[in-house]
Amino acid sequence: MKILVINGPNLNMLGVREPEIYGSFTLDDIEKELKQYARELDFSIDLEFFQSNFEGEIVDKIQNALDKFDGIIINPAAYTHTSVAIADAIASVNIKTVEVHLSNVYSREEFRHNSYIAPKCLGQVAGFSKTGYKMALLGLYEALK
Ligand code: CA2
Repeated sequence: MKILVINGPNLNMLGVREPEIYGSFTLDDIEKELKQYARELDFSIDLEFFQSNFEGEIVDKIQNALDKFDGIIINPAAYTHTSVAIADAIASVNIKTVEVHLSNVYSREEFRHNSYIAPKCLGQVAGFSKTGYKMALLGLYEALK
């Protein structure tokens, strides 16, 4: 089972800036923890990680996932609230996708309450910090196996 994990703009700054909002762990810590969790769930889970600050690169990555990946976990970061292009890309490939947010976007500013991505997804996890990625993987795994 091949799962693509996409992280959007500025998430490469995790652990470097604003630890009071997003925590002091890095994107690398999330990747290591998720790989370990995947092994505990099922040895046949194969994870690939991708981070980009560019909307078009994320669209390209989703399009190229067609026929290569069984599922996608995505934290679209700020593009959650702006990107019709990423939402359309997810809908076009028809790969089961779960949206993740580190923070509880619904307890933050109003503009973070809308997601263009969530309606194209199997589900959404928000507010559980880096554990949210494991929750997303479990949900996706149960839906795909
Ligand atoms: O809570 C989340 O995971 C978000 O996707 C994070 C985005 C934000 O725009 C979304 O509304 C919710 C922001 C990611 C920025 O990450 C940084 C990490 C460290 C320092 C600065 C930014």
